[in-house]
Amino acid sequence: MGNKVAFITGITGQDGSYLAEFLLSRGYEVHGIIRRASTFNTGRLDHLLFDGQQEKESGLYLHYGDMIDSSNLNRVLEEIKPDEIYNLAAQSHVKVSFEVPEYTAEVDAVGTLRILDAIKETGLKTKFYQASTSELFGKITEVPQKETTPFYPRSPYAAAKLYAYWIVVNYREAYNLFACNGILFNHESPRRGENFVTRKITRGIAHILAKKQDYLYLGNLEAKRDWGYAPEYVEFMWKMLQNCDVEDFVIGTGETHSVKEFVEESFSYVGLDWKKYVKVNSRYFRPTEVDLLIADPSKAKERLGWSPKITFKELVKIMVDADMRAIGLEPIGEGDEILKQKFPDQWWRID
Ligand code: NAP
Ligand code: F7E
Repeated sequence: MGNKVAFITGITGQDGSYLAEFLLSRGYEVHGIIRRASTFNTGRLDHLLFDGQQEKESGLYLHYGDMIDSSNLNRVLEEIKPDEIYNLAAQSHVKVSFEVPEYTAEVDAVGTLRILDAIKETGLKTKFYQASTSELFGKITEVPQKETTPFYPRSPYAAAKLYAYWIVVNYREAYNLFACNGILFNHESPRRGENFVTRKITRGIAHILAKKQDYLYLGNLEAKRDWGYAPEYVEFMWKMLQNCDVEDFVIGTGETHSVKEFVEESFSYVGLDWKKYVKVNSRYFRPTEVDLLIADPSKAKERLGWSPKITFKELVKIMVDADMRAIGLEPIGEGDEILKQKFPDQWWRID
């Protein structure tokens, strides 16, 4: 039997790039779609594609495509006949979704339907992972949140992901597809997009230290999130597709912290008093906020043996170190040490 073939939408994003590395390390042939852009958008994958000036023979293949164009999705699926599909592509920013609600629905909701329907119509024998989200719980009705907690979306993003969640369940039940939802709580890393709050904070600190920025402007400091480390979460996506049963899982750390706590922890790591640098600006507030998220990941622990290694305080150190290095400063170094100790064989975890 040849190598397994995986297809990743959203391969250029935080999770897509870690997942591509993980699957390549397990011998997969990995395909992904990228959008045509006026500037290169493969920065998170370049180390896999190029060795200095030379193209690498890495087992990674990129195709132009878009979630709003079913013709390319059908063509790529027909051509590569993947064993596993990971649907990670999304307009993933909650605040931005209030500004582009229709586009968010096209990509995040209808885009998911487009792939599922291509699988159904072609009769492709494949397994399908859907990037569902803790944002589905929104205005929470239960603490902590688990697989059976009712959904109450609070943004166009969450509403689009709610459709995607249910269309996965429906195609599974109606057409017997191996299709499942990973309901993942927030997960972060040095590859996190720069306009999500954790990365905005750690990058802001590096810029303040390098005297490139005087202040950090943030929105609601009281919101609480369950923040984990992204590489550990993408491994779980793969585990879900190796599971004998087709079922949905919640993934998170089971701890919650406010944005203010993230700020305090990261500024104190570099010896700065956050109150001198952080200013609140109303432009970063959302019309409807999700106040508190905290996962109950016991099903994932019991059934698939999943438990996260990286704690909240460690995540902060890993991200601050990486952003200091990215701007040319000597990192404090505790974050790098944590990664070396906890993942000694996995070079790719250090960005
Ligand atoms: P991300 O960094 O924002 O990456 C999103 C990916 O989707 C990028 O590759 C982006 O391409 C691609 N994309 C956006 N619009 C597209 C379109 N119209 N057609 C094709 N590709 C498109 O997101 P992430 O943090 O890695 O998250 C991965 C997935 O998990 C997303 O579906 C997100 O909603 C979901 N999720 C994330 C979290 C989290 O905490 N990170 C938690 C739960 C669920 P470009 O690079 O060209 O923009
Ligand atoms: O906001 C508050 C903001 O944008 C977290 C996505 O990956 O995780 C992510 O969605 C909290 C919110 O992530 C700023 O109001 C304060 O309460 O980092 P975020 P998110 O909205 O939780 C879920 C699970 C996903 O599925 C999404 O795809 O932080 N906040 N000040 C701020 N947020 C931002 N972005 N910028 C600020 O200045």
